[in-house]
Amino acid sequence: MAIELSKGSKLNLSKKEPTLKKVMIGLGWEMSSNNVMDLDASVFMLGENGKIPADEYFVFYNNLQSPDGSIKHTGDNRTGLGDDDDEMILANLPLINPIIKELVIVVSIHEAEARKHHFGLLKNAYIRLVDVESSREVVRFRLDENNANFTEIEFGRLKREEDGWHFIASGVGTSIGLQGYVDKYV
Ligand SMILES: [Ca+2]
Ligand SMILES: [Ca+2]
Repeated sequence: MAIELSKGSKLNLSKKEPTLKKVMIGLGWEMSSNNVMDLDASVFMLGENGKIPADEYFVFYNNLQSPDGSIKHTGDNRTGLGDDDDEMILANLPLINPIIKELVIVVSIHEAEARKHHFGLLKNAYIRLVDVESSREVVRFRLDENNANFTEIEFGRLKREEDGWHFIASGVGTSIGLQGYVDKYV
């Protein structure tokens, strides 16, 4: 059973998940009306200094793979139509370049400001992290009216520790656009 995070809750799963190797980040959504909304899942791969070492270590809809081949985005979904995960990012953690110390996982709404979109317009929307080897859902975060003021969520971070990669859930909402994250990490 996955742990569900509510707004603002923090959960350190590192003691429970010390051996993550392959993980899938799944993003699924439906609109509560006939409009379409374009959600995007992205990963920032940060070095020791908290910045990406090169532009290609920002994996998103326009850069589907990291230079080390460890992170693969399966492609942009612009509507969310259909069940299950609409957008996916696969991470093979042992392949990650040793200079990378942390992954920041973000979900954002494309052109949210221009389209007046926010998470409150969604239904059955979530971002989740699955341990691929056990097929177990480690954590799921719901994107709903509780996040209505926000247009992005920092879902969580994978941190490199001496004994492997640990997932730390964040669930922090922002309204700075995906560009705001780029400005922070580039
Ligand atoms: Ca998308
Ligand atoms: Ca969907």
